Amino acid sequence: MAKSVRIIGAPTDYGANRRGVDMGPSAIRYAGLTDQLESADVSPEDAGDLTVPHHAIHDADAGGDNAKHINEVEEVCTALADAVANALDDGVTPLALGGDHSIAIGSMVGSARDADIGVVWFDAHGDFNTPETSPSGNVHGMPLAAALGIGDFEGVEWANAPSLKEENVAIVGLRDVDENETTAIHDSDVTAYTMSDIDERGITEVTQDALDVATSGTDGVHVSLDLDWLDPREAPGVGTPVRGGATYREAHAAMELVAESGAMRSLELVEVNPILDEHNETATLATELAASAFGKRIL
Ligand code: 5AB
Ligand code: MN
Ligand code: MN
Ligand code: MN
Repeated sequence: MAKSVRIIGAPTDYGANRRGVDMGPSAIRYAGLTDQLESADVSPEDAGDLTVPHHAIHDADAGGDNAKHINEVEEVCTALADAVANALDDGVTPLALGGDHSIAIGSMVGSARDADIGVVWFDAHGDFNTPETSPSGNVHGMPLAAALGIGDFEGVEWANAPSLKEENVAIVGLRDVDENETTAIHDSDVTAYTMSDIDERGITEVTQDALDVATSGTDGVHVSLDLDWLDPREAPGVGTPVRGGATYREAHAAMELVAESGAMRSLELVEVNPILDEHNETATLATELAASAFGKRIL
C-alpha cells in the first residue's frame, strides 16, 4: 500500500522580516506538489492551511524586540505541533509547508511528542539564535535553539521538544552564521556541516553522516528543508539568500539519501517566498525535492 502523506500549510511570515513568505503554501501547491508526490508513489491528502492570526500592519505592532511576534509564532506553532502529532497518530507522514522557518518549532515539537526524534536541518543558516543573541529579533533565526531549550527558551513549554537531543541534530550546508551562533553551536552537542565540508567530502558522505547522527538511537528523523540551503541561482525566491549554496543535483542527491534511509518521520519545506521568486521556480524546486525525499525513482 502506498505511503500516505498529509500536507499541512502554515502560511505565516511572523518569524521573518520580509513579507510574502506567508504565500509559500499556495505557491508550492500551485507548482504541482500533489502530482510530484504521486510520482513518488505516495498518496497525498491535503489538510489545507492552519489559521494564522491576521494582521494588517505588520511591523508597527511587532511586540517584544528580542523575539518579534512571539505570541503569533506561538499560536501557529502550537496548532502545527498538534496537526503534525495527529498525522503521525493517524499513520500518515506530515509534510508542513511554510511559511518562514519559525514553523519548525511546531513541526519538531509535534514530531517529538510521542517519540525520540533526530533532526537533519538543511540550511545556509544556523537558526541557533535565542532572543538574547539574535541580531534581528526574527524568530526564523531561532527554531533550533527553541526546540532544544537553549538560552531564553529553556523551560518554554510550547517551544521545547524535550525528547530531541542535541546529539541527534545535524545541520547541513552552513555558510552564514552569526558570531554568537558559532559559539553556541560549538558549545552544543549538535553536529554541523558547512558548505566547505560538502566541497571536501561530497554531498553523499556528508548527508550520510548527518543521517547517522539523526538516526542514532532515535525512532525517526524530522527533515527541515530551508530553500535557502540551495544556491540562489537555483532558488532565488527566498528572503535571506546566500551565495555558494547546494546545487540542484546536490540537493536531489541529499533528498534521495533521506528516502533511502527510510527514517524520515516528518518533513517541512520552508522560506519559499513567491514575491521574490522568478516564475515560481523555487516553489517548483521545493515540490521536486519533496518527491525525492519521499523516494521518487527514475528507473
Ligand atoms: B532562516 C540571521 N541569522 O538570526 C538572524 O532563513 C538570519 O530560517 C536568519 O535560516 C535566517 O536574523 C533564518 C541573521
Ligand atoms: Mn504584526
Ligand atoms: Mn532556516
Ligand atoms: Mn536559512
